[in-house]
Amino acid sequence: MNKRAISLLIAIFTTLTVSSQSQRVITINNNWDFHLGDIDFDQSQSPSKALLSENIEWETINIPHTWNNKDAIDEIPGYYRGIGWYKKTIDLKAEKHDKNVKTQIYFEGANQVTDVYVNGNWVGQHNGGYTRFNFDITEFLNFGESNVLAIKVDNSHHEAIPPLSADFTFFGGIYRDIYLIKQNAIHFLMDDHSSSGVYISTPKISKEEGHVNINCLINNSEHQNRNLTLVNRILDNQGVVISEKNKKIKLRKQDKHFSVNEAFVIDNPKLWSPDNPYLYQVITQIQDSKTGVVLDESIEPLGLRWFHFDPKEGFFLNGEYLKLIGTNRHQDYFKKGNALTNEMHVSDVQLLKEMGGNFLRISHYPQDPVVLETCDRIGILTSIEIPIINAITESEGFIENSLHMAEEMVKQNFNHPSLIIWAYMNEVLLRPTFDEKTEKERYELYTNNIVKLASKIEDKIRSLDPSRYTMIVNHGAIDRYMNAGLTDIPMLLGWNLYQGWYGGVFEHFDKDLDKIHRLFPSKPIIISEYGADVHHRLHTFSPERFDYTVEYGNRYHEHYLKAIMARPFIVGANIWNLNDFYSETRGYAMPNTNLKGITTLNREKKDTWWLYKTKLSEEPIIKFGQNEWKIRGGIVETGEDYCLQPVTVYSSSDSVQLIHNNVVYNAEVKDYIARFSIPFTNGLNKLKATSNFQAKTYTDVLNIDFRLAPNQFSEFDDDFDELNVLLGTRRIYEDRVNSMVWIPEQEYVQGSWGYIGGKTYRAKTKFGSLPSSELDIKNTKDDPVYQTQRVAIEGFYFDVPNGKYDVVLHWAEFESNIERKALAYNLGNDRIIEDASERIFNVIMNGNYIEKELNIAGRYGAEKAVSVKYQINVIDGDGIKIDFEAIKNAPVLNAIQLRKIQ
Ligand code: GCB
Repeated sequence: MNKRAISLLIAIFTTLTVSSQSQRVITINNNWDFHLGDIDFDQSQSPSKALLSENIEWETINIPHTWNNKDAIDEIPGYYRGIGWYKKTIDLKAEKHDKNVKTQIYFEGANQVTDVYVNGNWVGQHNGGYTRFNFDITEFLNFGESNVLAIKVDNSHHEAIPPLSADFTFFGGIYRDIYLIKQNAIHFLMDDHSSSGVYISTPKISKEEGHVNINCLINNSEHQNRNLTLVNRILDNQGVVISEKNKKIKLRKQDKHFSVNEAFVIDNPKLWSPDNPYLYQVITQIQDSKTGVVLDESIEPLGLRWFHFDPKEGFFLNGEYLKLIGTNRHQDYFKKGNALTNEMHVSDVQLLKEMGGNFLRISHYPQDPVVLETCDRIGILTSIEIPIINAITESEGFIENSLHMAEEMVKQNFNHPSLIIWAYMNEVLLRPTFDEKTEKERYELYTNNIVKLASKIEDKIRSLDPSRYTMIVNHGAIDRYMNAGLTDIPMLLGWNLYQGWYGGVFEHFDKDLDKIHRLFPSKPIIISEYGADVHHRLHTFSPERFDYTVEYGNRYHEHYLKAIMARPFIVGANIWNLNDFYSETRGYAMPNTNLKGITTLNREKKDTWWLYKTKLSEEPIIKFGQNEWKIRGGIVETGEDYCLQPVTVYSSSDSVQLIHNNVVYNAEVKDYIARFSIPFTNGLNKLKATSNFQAKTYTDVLNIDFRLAPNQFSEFDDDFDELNVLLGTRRIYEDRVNSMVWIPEQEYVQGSWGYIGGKTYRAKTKFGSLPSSELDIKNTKDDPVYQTQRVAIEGFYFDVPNGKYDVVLHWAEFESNIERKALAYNLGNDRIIEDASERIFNVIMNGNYIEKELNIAGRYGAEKAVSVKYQINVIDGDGIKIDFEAIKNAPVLNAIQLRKIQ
């Protein structure tokens, strides 16, 4: 929408000689009254009285706004899905009615059903949470008075509106900008699915010639015929008009859909590409033929490029091969839900560009207009899609809404040169409503209905825009999509593949890539998603599937990136995801959040972002891996005063020199990574990495605060003051908020510390066992401290010297009969819940009972973080001995802390 506002400015400069009655576009984002819940009023009467009632509580808010930014990320399952009302007074006291002026209310997006009322009168309704819409409210306004705008938004589940379900939170509200637009009664049609009314296509582009067609739809709401001039100008990127055409047109009165075409040929055009995103502009004006007055004006971007996908050779832009590499993106942010400023959308796209990416899958729904505007401007190729996800409803309503959304998507985004793919189904056979085996016939009918819907959408999109490709995105159950016939329909096939995450091992990815190519030799293949969940504060030196560590995520992406790059028939790939994002039903290492982002919810860069940057970007890179890991910890090596730990450095050079506390180390770079083993000492460790690249030296520095943990207490020279230990795991957890590090357990040996007996808790799933619990542990923000456990533990001993100590024992009971739905997108990795029976045990410290008949679930509740601190004076040189005594079932311990007080 910005461009319309800008258009006004440009209009002032480009039409200095004529007065302008062109559009006025202003946001009305500020100072709305908001009420969560419905407002009771008799549907046959106007709601204005009800809205003005003093009994309703209103809160003043600004748009972008969502009502779910708190409840969708709290510890209580579920979030409000229902109605919210917005109300605002528009002052038109100083305005007189002008029959030649129309007023539109225009939304960039509201989730998901929106009803607009003006002065108590219902104006219209829009279905769908991700596309733009507008209503002409002129006839409802009272000029010379105050007017009340009231907007009802409802984000309830709706059987006929996609998405029905998905792995992201359906934040409700008016979460994108809202505008009032004043326009002349003669204007470019907004009512063609809220498009600009100006459609630009580039049917033939070569290095020598760029053919440009401009189709304008004009609405004459006047009651008289008009002689007009349509002025089309093409400007270069300096704002210089390089071509202009004027066309006389005769508009009959009340002709609300007048279509007019203009064609241009630009010689030796400057081509648009990610490396050189050269943008022309098309300024189109409707002028009064006699007076030259500009009645309406539109400014659209114009990028001249041609492209094609080849199923064997890959993607070609302007005749040159280009591997499409980038990410997907969700439109939310830490604690803000989906109510983002334009700047936040823009900086996300910049993050992708800075990484060296050239391809964005705008998943799983159309996003703020500024996203595509930025992609045009900075050079990112894109795919965009409507949110038919996981399943469909076999109803006329669902078909109608899907087709309508597809048309809105195409028409609203038609002119973006960065856009090359229209997509429309994501993993639609992930959650078939009917079982493939036990309800065979019904399943077949269902899949036939999906195929029919897909064909309708495909036809619609191809007829609206034959210049771009279409895509359906499937999950790894390849045969299911093929057997259903869904793979025959689109021009491109997208595959979301997670081998080595949801199941299997990394090598299965390579096998599946080759299988897909064998099965669909004539379809270009995009790996539309791949990723692994990473909690940016979890680390390990023995990575494992579903441990959520940075290191497992790194291995996953290192493997995938190589496999993708090695295969030209993979025309493009999109990491899942640019950013961590909210998904309310997810538990795991950070509740309510999908952690597959290569940046966090507040866009802290994870290691994987750097891996891709090193590989993709043209600039020389040297960067420490795990560079966000500031507080490390580990156990001192026997007989030494340090702890050896790996350090990685990303580098575009052949070798890296690393200086640690004045000692120099050298390592070769393999696959963009140099690996070192560094002896960390207690306290500050200064690291400096250097690489030479094309006769220049590049460096990166990293300061690490290392907390050296004792092994044999008698040999530990450094001051010992605390030890924080996670049980049943090899993970390390950095708690930045409390400036501490949790290290993994070790088995007790005399003179040292550690557990005695028991085994590591493993969550059983359909695909084997997983290293931590998937439960959202309540009453803590540090879920990783509580999600692992040693079961049937017999003791935990610290052979500390005499002194006064605090011992904190941490528990969370995983076994309970609390029911929860399996997450479809977890692909069978949900824990198999066994019948929970009571667990009771005693805890004895140095011979004294500190807990008698402890029943964690009974006393505190299951799935809750429990921490109990016990003080102890060690006086007889015997250290601290904590013993566990089973009464019923096996004793457990999740974490333990020891702090020296004196
Ligand atoms: C998928 C879905 C996406 C999920 C992702 C995941 O295949 O398309 O919506 O978020 O997997 O993380 O499981």
